[in-house]
Amino acid sequence: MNIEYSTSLVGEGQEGYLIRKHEWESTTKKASNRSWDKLYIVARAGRICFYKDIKSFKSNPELTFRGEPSYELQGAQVEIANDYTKKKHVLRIKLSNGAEFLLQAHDDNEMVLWVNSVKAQSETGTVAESRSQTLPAISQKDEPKRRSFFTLKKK
Ligand code: I3P
Repeated sequence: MNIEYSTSLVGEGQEGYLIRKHEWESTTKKASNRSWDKLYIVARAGRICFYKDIKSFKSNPELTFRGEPSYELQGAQVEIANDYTKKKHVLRIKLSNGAEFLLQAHDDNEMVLWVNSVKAQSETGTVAESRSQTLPAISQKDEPKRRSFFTLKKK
């Protein structure tokens, strides 16, 4: 089964194509580029990354869309964007740094998969991380390793 080109659960995360609109860069600054872009999105290990397509991601996970950083999901709010009525199947992610994205899925089912996956990651970080909380000192040790998966600098 070719799962690469559809939305799929990969490990504890979620990846696939969604159509994205960047609404806010921070709580006070509207995003300058506000158009809808079909992007390959990878949400895993407590972070979310946006790519032009799956090829960019597979060839080099640092090749993000417009060189964007990977974004921390811990503390993010995710919800079905019922108040956004121009498009169907849209979810909203508000990151803890104030950035906000609208993401349009193909259907409600896919939308709910993304909401649940992002919500799980926003609440607990990675599964490994939440497990490590029972083992003091390990979470700190794991941190550089986890970051290095997406070797991008944080903004
Ligand atoms: C944006 C584009 C978006 C639109 C956005 C525009 O223009 O038309 O679709 O958002 O409106 O700025 P451009 O492609 O030239 O960047 P909606 O689809 O939500 O209307 P906005 O700036 O009012 O958010």
